[in-house]
Amino acid sequence: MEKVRLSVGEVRELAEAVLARHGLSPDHVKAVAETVIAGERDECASHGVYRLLVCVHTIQAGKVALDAEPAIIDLAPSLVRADARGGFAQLAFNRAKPLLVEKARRTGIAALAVNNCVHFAALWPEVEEVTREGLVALAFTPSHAWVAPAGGTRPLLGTNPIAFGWPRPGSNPFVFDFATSAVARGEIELHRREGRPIPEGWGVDAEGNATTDAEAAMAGAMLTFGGHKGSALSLMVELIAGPLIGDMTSTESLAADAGAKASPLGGELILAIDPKGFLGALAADHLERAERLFEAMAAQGARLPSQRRYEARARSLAEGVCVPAKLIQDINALLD
Ligand code: NDP
Ligand code: PYC
Repeated sequence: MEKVRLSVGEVRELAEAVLARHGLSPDHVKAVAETVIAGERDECASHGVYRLLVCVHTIQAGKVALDAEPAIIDLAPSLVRADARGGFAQLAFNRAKPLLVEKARRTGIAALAVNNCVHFAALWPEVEEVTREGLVALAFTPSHAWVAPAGGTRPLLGTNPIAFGWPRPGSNPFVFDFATSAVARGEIELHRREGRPIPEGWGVDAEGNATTDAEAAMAGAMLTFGGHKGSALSLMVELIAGPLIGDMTSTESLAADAGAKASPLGGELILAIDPKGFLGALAADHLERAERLFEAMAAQGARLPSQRRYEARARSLAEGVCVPAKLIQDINALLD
């Protein structure tokens, strides 16, 4: 496949130009572009510049408020709500993060509900930001009902990612972030675009038969990772980032989409925990003990989630990113 090399600065220029050209307000342009740039820079192709196509489709379908000003509501000593008012989730998170961090430091634990947002993105940028404040972080969001529960064959659950971050003294935080489906839907979409078969176990066709055809799996149902375990975690995400915060399930999001094939609508739950809450002055000692665990993993040759990401980040910042030429062509066409 032919690839084009772009510097991270060129990716920023392209992302901002495309989003502004399609009417997104300047604050949203910055917030959305940063997420897309971070995905491409860290070589997470399913949530990199490919998402510009998804964002523009969502804008053209009339499914996102282009200049929504998020409302930040101080609900309780440990609770913040960010009403995104129909806008993309990133600006609502950015505006609410300082209060989330302040509350976590004051009370030991705090939760942020982002409501009424359009969600097209990976969760790790938000988790990483909170973790860089010295806090432990978790994030969850439902999506559209594309995934069959274990034992079923029809879409009911979303791809429902779970992200976790742990602060590490003197180094990048430990972060993982993955869909509770076998893979993000964006990854299947990239296989479809490039005409590549998908591995077995990612999806079934509309008749419930195993398939390696990306288009057939998208028309049928995706599968959870780890059978009943991924299915239960996915259901948990539906509950705690849906009804618990007064927002949509993946089934409701898909119904609200009404066939537009735009990004999911609904909420996101982000938790922040201050290690000093339980540990006070001993927090540093106990964080140091956690380092022994990371070292023991590395000693076995097992790689830590986020290790690849930080290596990719350093490489991209030094050498630029490599993007399929056809994808860049399709993104450039959005500037016409
Ligand atoms: P993967 O299956 O690639 O899993 C990604 C995570 O697993 C990363 O933390 C990665 O670390 C880690 N990882 C991967 N391989 C290994 C390995 N061999 N050893 C150790 N760790 C490993 O990603 P998904 O397709 O499940 O999800 C991709 C993205 O899609 C996520 O960022 C998610 O937030 C996003 N998404 C968003 C949705 C939404 O509704 N907004 C819905 C579904 C997904 P590393 O980064 O270092 O490789
Ligand atoms: O890749 O499954 C996905 C996804 C859904 C919303 C954003 N990404």
